[in-house]
Amino acid sequence: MTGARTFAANSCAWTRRRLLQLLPATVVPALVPGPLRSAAQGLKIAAPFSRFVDVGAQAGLTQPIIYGSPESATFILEVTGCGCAFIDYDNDGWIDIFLLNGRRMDEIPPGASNRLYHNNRDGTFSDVTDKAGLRDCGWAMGVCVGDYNNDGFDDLFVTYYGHNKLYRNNGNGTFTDVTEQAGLLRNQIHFGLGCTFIERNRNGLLDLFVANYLSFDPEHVPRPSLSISNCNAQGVPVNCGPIGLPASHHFFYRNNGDGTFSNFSRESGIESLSDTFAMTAVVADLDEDGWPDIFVACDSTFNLLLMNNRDGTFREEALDRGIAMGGDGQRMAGMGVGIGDYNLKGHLDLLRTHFYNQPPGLYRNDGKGNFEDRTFPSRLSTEHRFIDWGAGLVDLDNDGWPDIFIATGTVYPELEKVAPERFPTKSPRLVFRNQHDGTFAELGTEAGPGITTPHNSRGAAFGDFDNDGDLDILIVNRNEPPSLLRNDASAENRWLKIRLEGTKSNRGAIGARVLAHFGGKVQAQSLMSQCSYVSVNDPRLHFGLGAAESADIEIFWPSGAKEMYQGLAAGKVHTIREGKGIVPGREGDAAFERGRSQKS
Ligand SMILES: [Ca+2]
Ligand SMILES: [Ca+2]
Ligand SMILES: [Ca+2]
Ligand SMILES: [Ca+2]
Repeated sequence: MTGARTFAANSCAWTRRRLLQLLPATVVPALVPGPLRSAAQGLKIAAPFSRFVDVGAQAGLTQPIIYGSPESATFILEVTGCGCAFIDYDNDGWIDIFLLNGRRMDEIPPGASNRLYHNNRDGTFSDVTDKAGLRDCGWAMGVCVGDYNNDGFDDLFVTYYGHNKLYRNNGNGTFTDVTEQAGLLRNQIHFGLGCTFIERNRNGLLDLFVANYLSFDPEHVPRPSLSISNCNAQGVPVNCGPIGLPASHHFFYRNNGDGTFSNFSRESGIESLSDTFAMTAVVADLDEDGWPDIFVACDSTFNLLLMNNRDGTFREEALDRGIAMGGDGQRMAGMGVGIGDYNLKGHLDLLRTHFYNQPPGLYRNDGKGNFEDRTFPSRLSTEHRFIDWGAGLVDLDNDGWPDIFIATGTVYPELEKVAPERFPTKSPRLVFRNQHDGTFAELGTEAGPGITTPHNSRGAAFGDFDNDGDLDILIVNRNEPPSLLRNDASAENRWLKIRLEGTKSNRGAIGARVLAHFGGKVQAQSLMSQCSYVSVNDPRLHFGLGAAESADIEIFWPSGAKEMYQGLAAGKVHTIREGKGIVPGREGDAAFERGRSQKS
């Protein structure tokens, strides 16, 4: 562990509030034409982009996601949640939806609960929360998915302010809360936020990393106040923190292979990490040594990059590897994380979302896990109007080049009353089109009403809910029903999906790195347990291929095995079992074949 991690929280030169104070004076008049930018700036590509339409209500996702008070927030607890997941819990090849939910400080409104929605295969979903045994209401924060017992069914781990929960998927449409019997119940209350399963030591078993945000006790946390420095903004009392509140430490649990976990925080080196307000945790082999690493986005503190030592322990190297802070040396408010290969060099680059007056950060990986801040050269730096949360570095239009999507939303609903133009409670989604030359162009109305319609959003997940060959987007909206943005992509571009089944590796192949070689190009992706903002993507890796009719697929399994599959056809899901080759997929995979014959 590096010894240079400690710092006095209050000495931070760029606190959230300081940035907020600077925003109206230095940024808004010069660079920001208004909160609702309507059309693309400097677009170099003429081909039409995908259009996104919010079909959440017609799909049946009508229950609001309760989270704190809608009009104001007394505590930071009310504004940090929450995440969502695309999960195929019944293995039918149609991706289902799991949405977290919170409560209010003083009450649990009727109907507030985490919810599981089953995909009806016709564009609609049915609420199966009670049937599945997943009804629960509390301060649910983040979710990660992994098949911890290798039975072929993906399981759910949910972080809470309170007690985290492990839900075992029973394989028959129901889940069982096995937190206590798995040895994961802790005595004390913690503010869990990020989490990820990770196969740490090539034994086929998923261990579990849990990031805690901060230490929070509502009895002792200061209230919004004009006289406390971190409890007001724009001359308005607002919720306090994270700066000024005590940080927490994080947990690492070793999977014992018998359905139980052991606390391995000290032995793994995780326990010694302090002074971080940790949010989203992602697993990816960032230095390409064949061993999965963990990146943790942290709010107003240095981020964490936990490199796998191959002996069961990790070393923290964010500072050395150029990803601890912003390019000019300031600590950023790290919220969400996207992992993708924006420049098609075959390496896993990193996108991070931030606070007001901090643009999203784009970090280029040299393939050895060293990062260079490309935020300015990529032209992302012009966008810093909103607080950014869920994010993806994913190919939205299937042209083979990963684009950027970001969900936004304020943590200070009180500010709309004093400055509605600058600090709206609801703000639009952000889409940046990859221009194939290392730059991005921000789109507005041309990306569809699902992008421009404002909400106060948090987690977002990317997946293909209607099995039509493009990435749709599920988004948590605070105190509103969620959004489900249907992607209507041009049928001109080709694509394929890869579903991985580990045998020696963990069954869901969490941590695998996959390269698609197509049309003279190469694109890298990582199969993650959590990403975006404390959310979970469709585990089928989706590669846009542009005009290419096939791709060669190179797989780096978490076990260390490497496999190559040549000439895999576009327009389908390919299910690959480690050491066995291409195997029959799931029932819903046939929908793509039908869709293809209808379109041709
Ligand atoms: Ca399982
Ligand atoms: Ca590694
Ligand atoms: Ca693209
Ligand atoms: Ca779709």
